[in-house]
Amino acid sequence: MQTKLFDSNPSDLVLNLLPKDGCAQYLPGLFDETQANALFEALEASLPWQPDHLKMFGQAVTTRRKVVWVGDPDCTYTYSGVLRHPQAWTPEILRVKAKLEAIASCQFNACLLNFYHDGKDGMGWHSDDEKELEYQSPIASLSLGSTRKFAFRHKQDKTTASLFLENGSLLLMHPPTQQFWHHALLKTTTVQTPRINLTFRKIRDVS
Ligand SMILES: O=C(O)CCC(=O)C(=O)O
Ligand SMILES: [Mn+2]
Repeated sequence: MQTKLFDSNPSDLVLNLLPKDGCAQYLPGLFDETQANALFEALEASLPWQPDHLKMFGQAVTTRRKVVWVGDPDCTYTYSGVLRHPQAWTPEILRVKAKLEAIASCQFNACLLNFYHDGKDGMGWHSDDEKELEYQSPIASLSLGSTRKFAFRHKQDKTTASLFLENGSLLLMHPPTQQFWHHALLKTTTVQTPRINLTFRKIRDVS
């Protein structure tokens, strides 16, 4: 599948990275190096980063990786068995949100930010398919800082696909990707510098 992201620039054709059952598109250089580094520094300094608390195999686990959940006031979200209440949007994150909404042609109301100190921090296999999430909406993932390997694995036949997410790049995961594929941010011993990832999501209106 080939999709055009922008009307203005013919070089912005991006391919689907997945062979079937979904669509993931990678757009490197959405922010140039200077912009991406400035955004990284602003987010690192201004947000109330906290370790994440997960339930794995019935056990409470505290991660080394740090997170912030940001969103509209009513956007509570449960994942890994833990209920999160959103922090208020900041001007920087709202600017990013507007840019990604224009590209993805949809509206987001929440964003999970992850801070990975180095390659020892990662995120295990999962899909972003919690019941609160709007199934029809894509997930837009912006990467800042160190380049890291991101992998997909098909839930049934275990086919894999992977790519390197670079500073300032965007990964769009369209429906029904979350239904058929797990994804992971792989740990590595070769990365010593930090990375911030923002995944913009749409929480369903349950009112
Ligand atoms: O850090 C990444 O690139 C992926 C993060 C992720 O999968 C998530 O926040 O659900
Ligand atoms: Mn995810």
